[in-house]
Amino acid sequence: MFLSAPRLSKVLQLTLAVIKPDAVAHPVILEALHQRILSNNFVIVKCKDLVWKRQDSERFYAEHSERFFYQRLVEFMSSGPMRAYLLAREDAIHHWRELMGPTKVFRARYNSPTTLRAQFGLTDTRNTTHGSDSVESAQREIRFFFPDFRAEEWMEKEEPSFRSGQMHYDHQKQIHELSTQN
Ligand code: DAT
Ligand code: MG
Repeated sequence: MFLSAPRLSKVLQLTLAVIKPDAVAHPVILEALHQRILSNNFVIVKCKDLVWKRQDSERFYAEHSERFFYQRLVEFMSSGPMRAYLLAREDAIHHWRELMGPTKVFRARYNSPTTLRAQFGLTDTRNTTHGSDSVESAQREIRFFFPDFRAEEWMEKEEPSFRSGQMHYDHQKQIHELSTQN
């Protein structure tokens, strides 16, 4: 006889989240954003601080190269340190974009005042966060920031343990790790 129903949960999805230079410039805001990631039940698989060269910026945002804001965007994204997160959660792509809010800060403040961009965004360019918008872009963007990460291997070997909660948050490294069983 089953004493408790088996836990039904959906497979974890991976997404790429970036804290942009406007927010990383302010340690208190960066910490607040980190806490919001944790309190919204994302698993932090990887976390990396980095600075982009202008060419990285141009390559990452190539799809926007014809838009009027492109020069401003690539300049801003290579203007100072940023932080990249590899996050996992059920429907991570959708949930992270929900938490970020609309691209345009004033729209975010008006329509979605509890979102990250509403609360911390400065302008339509300096809008605090980035998030992948589809499974395909998540794959591309994870490769862009974490070229050594093997997503298929992680899904096969680590995802089931993270999903069942066999993990802990390492305060020093600021990521989640699998708990080893002794
Ligand atoms: P998102 O970042 O919400 O996926 P996007 O992919 O359309 O939005 O645009 C990428 C980035 O380009 C966005 O985060 C900030 C900048 N951007 C977009 N639209 C803009 C605008 N109208 N004015 C200034 N910057 C803009
Ligand atoms: Mg986008």
